[in-house]
Amino acid sequence: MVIEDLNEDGFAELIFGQYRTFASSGGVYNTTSSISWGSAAGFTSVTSLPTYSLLTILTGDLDLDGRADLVFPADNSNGGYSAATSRVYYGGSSTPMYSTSDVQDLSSGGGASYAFLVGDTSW
Ligand SMILES: [Ca+2]
Ligand SMILES: [Ca+2]
Repeated sequence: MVIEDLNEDGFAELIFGQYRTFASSGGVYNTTSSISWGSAAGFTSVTSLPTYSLLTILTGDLDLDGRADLVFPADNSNGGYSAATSRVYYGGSSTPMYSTSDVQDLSSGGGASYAFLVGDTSW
């Protein structure tokens, strides 16, 4: 989980992610992460985002447009480690700030894509 004021309104958001969920056939690595939006009344709205087997959650303004972007590095997916997809959600100016209409998938493989995102070239 990460706590950050993504939309810079003075109220912190809670960003939750999960590595996998359980199913009768075993673990499912295509998961859902969520943002609970902070407000004066508390956490009153949630944005759900499709993600994969999260290793961590990173935030930063990757495209330098002044809005926070979210990076969800993955090491697996339902297709296996070699098909793992790390996902970037770019922050937009409308509500919800994050959606699948402005997303970038990095499908270079789980360990490799995670290493790329954290700057480790030894993988
Ligand atoms: Ca906020
Ligand atoms: Ca941005």
